[in-house]
Amino acid sequence: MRMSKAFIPTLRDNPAEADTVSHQLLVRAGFIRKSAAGLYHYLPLGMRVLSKIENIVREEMDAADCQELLMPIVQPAELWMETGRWHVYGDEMFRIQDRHDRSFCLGPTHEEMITDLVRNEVTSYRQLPLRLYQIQNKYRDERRPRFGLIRGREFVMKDMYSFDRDPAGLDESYQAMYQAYTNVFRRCGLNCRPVEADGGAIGGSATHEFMALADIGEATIVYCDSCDYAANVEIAPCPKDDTKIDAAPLAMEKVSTPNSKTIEDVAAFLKVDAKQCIKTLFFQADEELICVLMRGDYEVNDVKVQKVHPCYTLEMAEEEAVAKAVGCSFGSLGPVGLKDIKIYADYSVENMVNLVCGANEEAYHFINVNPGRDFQVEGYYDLRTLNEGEPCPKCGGVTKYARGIEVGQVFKLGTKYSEALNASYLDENGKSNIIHMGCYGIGVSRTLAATVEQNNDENGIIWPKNIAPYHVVVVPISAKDEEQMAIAENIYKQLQAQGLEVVLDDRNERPGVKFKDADLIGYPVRITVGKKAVSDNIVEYKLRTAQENEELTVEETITRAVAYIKE
Ligand code: 9G3
Repeated sequence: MRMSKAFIPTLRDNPAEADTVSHQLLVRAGFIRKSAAGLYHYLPLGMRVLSKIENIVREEMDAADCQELLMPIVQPAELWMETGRWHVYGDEMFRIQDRHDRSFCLGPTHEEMITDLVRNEVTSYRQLPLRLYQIQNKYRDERRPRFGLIRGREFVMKDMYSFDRDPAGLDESYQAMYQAYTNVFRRCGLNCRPVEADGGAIGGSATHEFMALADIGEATIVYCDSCDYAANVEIAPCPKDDTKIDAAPLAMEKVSTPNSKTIEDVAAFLKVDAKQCIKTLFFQADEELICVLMRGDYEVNDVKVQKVHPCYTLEMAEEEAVAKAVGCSFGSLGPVGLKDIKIYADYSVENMVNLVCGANEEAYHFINVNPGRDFQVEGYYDLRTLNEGEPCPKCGGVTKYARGIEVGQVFKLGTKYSEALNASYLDENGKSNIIHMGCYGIGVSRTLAATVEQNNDENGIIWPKNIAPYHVVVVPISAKDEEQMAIAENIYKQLQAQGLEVVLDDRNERPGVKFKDADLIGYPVRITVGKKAVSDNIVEYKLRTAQENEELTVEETITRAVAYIKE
């Protein structure tokens, strides 16, 4: 590729809308351009990287006995109604009507579609196990698209679906994918680790998320520095604090607490520790208002609440909804005297004695409140978020937090979709059995961005060799100098002859501009051809990952570049 002909619109400055380093660099280096919120063009360099990641995914899927197919992006609403999910996803689903006014959606995922295909085609145990995948655009109308390709409204996903006779078969598929994902991310040069995760609304039991470690990651990972435990903090179990407080329960008393809204205010005003106060939270669980109690110094974990009170949508309740139901605003809420509202309490509340909580009256609190005596709950559960430093749920070691970008996830679906859509097979005895399914996603475009998030410096992107848009850039110092150009052309041609992907920067630009672009775009190898090449057959060889460059003969440079890229 000659730079004089290439469509690689690099920019000097950071684009205003870029909100993370990978987004800035992919735009500045001419890999992507935004069309609208969460919608991007992949320019030629971006397309080359995307294709390389896709091909690594294909190789690993095919090696794990998967077969590639391509399903429609436009999905009939009827299938989503059959599984009961048409009304589950609200604004996040892109819905459209065809000319006959029939309803469709732009595929956010393909469980319904693939299960419909399989229920019509698979009838015998001889056809199982079956692992089918596609690599295709997905559509999800994110409320807040951000971080460029990391959270877009249209993105490239590899989604694989496994169909097995029984749970044992599903385990095999799951393990095969777990290993395949480890291979994919290693080959892409991504520092990624699997963590135990929450099966979420799609049900099923086990699931793991593959997290690319990065500070801008939206997921919080809890991991242990003494064992291999790692989990999304949403599901990390918290230790029960069984220390019995040996204080005698005192008579409950209502006290005036002016200007005390937060736990900190109340604790300070009443001169007690936050641990002695109850945090009373209200959630809107679908149409129902529910109450969750937490010790004042802990944080509630929505995912754990949703497990205890299954519902489609769970959000913090609006203040006016609570005021209407309870009779006072945030800051004086408490469990005592609540009517017709389910109350779930975290374990930390269970053996609290003489605690403080809101009196459900503006600017009043109760002191000496005792669970069981002064209020009842549905039950005590693990509803809080594990704090960094608390004991590891697996070995008791010290836990640490990390941030991650979810680039892959593997789910055991079990029979959730095969039952809903009646996908079954006849076994050796002619008996009909429900198929056991798994689903497995890789965010291909998200992996591209996550790789940049992890591989960059002040000069630009540092592409891992396997997914770099080109392997080598040859930079002649002066495009006007015919002898330099001849040597540069020769190197360009010899490297291509040996199977490398090479860019020749033949532009009539100052060397500084060429070097800045080479570093910004992030080619793994840069070969510079200057006066010394003409006089002494010496050129400069520099790896994007190295600080210094080396002076080598043309022949040595070619040998080194080929060896480096092919190793
Ligand atoms: C929807 C919308 C958004 C969604 C879903 C459905 C996430 C939805 C979960 C999955 C599970 C797996 C196969 C590949 C790997 C992930 N967001 N999920 O089902 F209608 Cl709008 O997609 N699917």
